[in-house]
Amino acid sequence: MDINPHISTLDFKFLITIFFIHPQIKQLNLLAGEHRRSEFTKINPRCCVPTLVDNDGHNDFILWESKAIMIYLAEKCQRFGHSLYPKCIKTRAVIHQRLFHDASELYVRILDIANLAFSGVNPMITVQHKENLKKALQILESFLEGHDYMTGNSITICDFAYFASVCTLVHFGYAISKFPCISQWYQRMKKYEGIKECDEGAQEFGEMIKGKLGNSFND
Ligand SMILES: N[C@@H](CCC(=O)N[C@@H](CS)C(=O)NCC(=O)O)C(=O)O
Repeated sequence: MDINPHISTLDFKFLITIFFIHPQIKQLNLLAGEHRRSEFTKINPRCCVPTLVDNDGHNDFILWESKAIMIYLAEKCQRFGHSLYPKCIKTRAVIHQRLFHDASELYVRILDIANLAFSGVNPMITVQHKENLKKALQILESFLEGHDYMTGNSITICDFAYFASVCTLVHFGYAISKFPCISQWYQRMKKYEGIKECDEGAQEFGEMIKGKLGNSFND
């Protein structure tokens, strides 16, 4: 199994640890454009990481889109039985809903900040950026009201996906203390395997982003 992770595709780092996978990892230097080389575009025309290449001894099974990879690995590597991705179709529907919310809203808002940071000299976080993030985080806060985890009182793959996003934001300098349920959940998540690796990746990326921005979330 080959995995090409990137610093901000941190949910992957969890999966490697949680599922006891020992993949051959090929790091790509995105800043140097390594993901646009022909050997990579042949396996992933979208040229993005993470990309999974799972060889069953005969054929390569190639999968990209981090949430799709999470689901595939949760099905394939059932270290905890089905607890992280329960079989119940309603529970799965809720998990999918939250994974899609992360992918289409929260992650996009975070990407806006990352793209902003690379967009020029001292680019500024605007009121609109803050408002967009607040709206996405308010949804997470509502998921956690009266619950320990994002889909209820048991941890699922959703929590790992959301942790990667929230952890990235925290290292961008965003104060999640404004959201009491998210803050408590964030601390609760810290006891799980893989958090250290995720946190280190997010910290490294966060330092790079903060160094490029002309202001902070607190200004
Ligand atoms: N929706 C995709 C997004 C993947 C993505 O954008 N990855 C970034 C790094 S975190 C990347 O590969 N960027 C290079 C590019 O888009 O050219 C996923 O969740 O896997």
